[in-house]
Amino acid sequence: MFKQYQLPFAYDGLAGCINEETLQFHHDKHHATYTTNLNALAEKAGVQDMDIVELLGSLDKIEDLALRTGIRNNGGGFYNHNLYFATISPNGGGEPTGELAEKINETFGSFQAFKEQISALAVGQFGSGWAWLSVTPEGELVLSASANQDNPISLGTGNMPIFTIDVWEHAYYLMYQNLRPKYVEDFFGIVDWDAVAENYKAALK
Ligand code: MN3
Repeated sequence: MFKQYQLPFAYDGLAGCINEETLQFHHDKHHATYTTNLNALAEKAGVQDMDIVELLGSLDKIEDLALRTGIRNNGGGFYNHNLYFATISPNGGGEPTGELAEKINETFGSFQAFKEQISALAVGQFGSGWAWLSVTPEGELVLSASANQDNPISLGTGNMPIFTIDVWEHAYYLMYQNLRPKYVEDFFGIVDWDAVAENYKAALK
């Protein structure tokens, strides 16, 4: 049974970037539906007890193509939103500290340069998709973008995502309409860098 991440803050807690209505639809409708669909499909495929990272990393083992596609899309939607909602907070914003900050500086030159590069990927993703900060098996940071509900795991990169920006229109349209760049800019005001730093540590193990 795959369990949807539950928000530890009120629906109006992110109002500077994600208003109450957007958050309710996004978490309680879109994310909840991906979770329900994943559980039904996983049961059918007999993979309901697998870890989601393991499952998304071995989609080619699901022989039935309709089930494989369904689990890729809904399992991605489940996993991606669990990460997204767990790395934003009413107390977010600012910049990372500690080892994550050092690694970002070493990799991209500065936090500002990192922010510009991942923002460009988020804004430039054609249609629905995601921008990612991931850790490679060698412990290096890497940026990418993906379409639909694909992610670095389901795409078989071997990298572990630690931070993501959802650029599906359902993530921002009620507040920003066509202004995706403004949403991405404001999004940095709600990022929980302590949560991202925890993901970074976990990915290095
Ligand atoms: Mn979404």
